[in-house]
Amino acid sequence: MAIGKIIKSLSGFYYIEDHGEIYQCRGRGNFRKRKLTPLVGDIVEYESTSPTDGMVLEIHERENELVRPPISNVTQALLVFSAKEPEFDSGLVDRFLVHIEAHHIKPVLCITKMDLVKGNKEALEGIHFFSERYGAIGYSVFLLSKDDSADDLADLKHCLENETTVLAGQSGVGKSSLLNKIDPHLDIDTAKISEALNRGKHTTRHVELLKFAGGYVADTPGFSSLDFTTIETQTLGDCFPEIQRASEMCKFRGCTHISEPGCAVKEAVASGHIASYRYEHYEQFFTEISNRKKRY
Ligand SMILES: Nc1nc2c(ncn2[C@@H]2O[C@H](COP(=O)(O)OP(=O)(O)OP(=O)(O)O)[C@@H](O)[C@H]2O)c(=O)[nH]1
Ligand SMILES: [Mg+2]
Ligand SMILES: [Zn+2]
Repeated sequence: MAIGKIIKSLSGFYYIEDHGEIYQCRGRGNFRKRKLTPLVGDIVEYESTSPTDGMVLEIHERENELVRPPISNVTQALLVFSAKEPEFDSGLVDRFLVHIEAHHIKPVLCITKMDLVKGNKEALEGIHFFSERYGAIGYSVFLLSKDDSADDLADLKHCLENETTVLAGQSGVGKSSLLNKIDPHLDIDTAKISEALNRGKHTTRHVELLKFAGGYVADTPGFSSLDFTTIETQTLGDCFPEIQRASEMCKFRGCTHISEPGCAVKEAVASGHIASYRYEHYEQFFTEISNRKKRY
């Protein structure tokens, strides 16, 4: 029996890294009955007789786990959006942020393809508006272009050092391209220009942890729909750091910031301390979660 880390999962096989070697394993037969699914990122006990024949025996307790993308034991999530192709959508940004905050994982924002809005004053101002707001909330925001130099990427690389970072975002936003740019040795497949014009093309098809700067980065397939199946209305506010901070001054404990009197969150929205678009998304997600409950 040995201990290693699952770095890739593909077609029913788990690829376990142990002291620099990779072992291809299957999951133990009783995992299904025990409703256990090994995840990329898991520390596991395994046995193997050769690099291509082995079995995962036990999964060690996880620090955290995400369903979308499926991965465990990450220290931060790099949420990747594009300024254009696909179009930037702050509603989607907030949806991803809430999803990651709910798992108590640190989110970092990245907006790619800034070169595509360079000549468009309105679009450019829009991106700057949002990146300033997210910065003010406390998130790190990186704006990236096709022609970035190594210098332009230095801060982002620094942010990835000694961490296990999962990349997440819609298909085609440039997650794999970004990883290739920060480390050309990774040499990951990315969409060809002709394919990129064809919406909904999924180039990356599996989750994989790649060694980078003393830690790992995980490339993942793109996904766009995210619902809040595991989030409750009572904890939604905690997934918006500025709402969580303001809520400490609400008159009522357990204030949901929807219609209670003496709500400090609504006051902060009225005075401009909380961006109104953020509050609107909070309200929208709140309704979505409430409606989900009614259906049960
Ligand atoms: N103009 C421009 N194009 C970019 C940039 N970054 C990526 N692209 C292009 O966007 C397309 C999609 O890039 P990918 O890296 O494959 O996107 P992905 O997020 O990995 O997509 P999936 O693997 O499907 O989830 C490719 O044609 C890239 O060349 C950028 O900064 N500017
Ligand atoms: Mg990809
Ligand atoms: Zn309130």
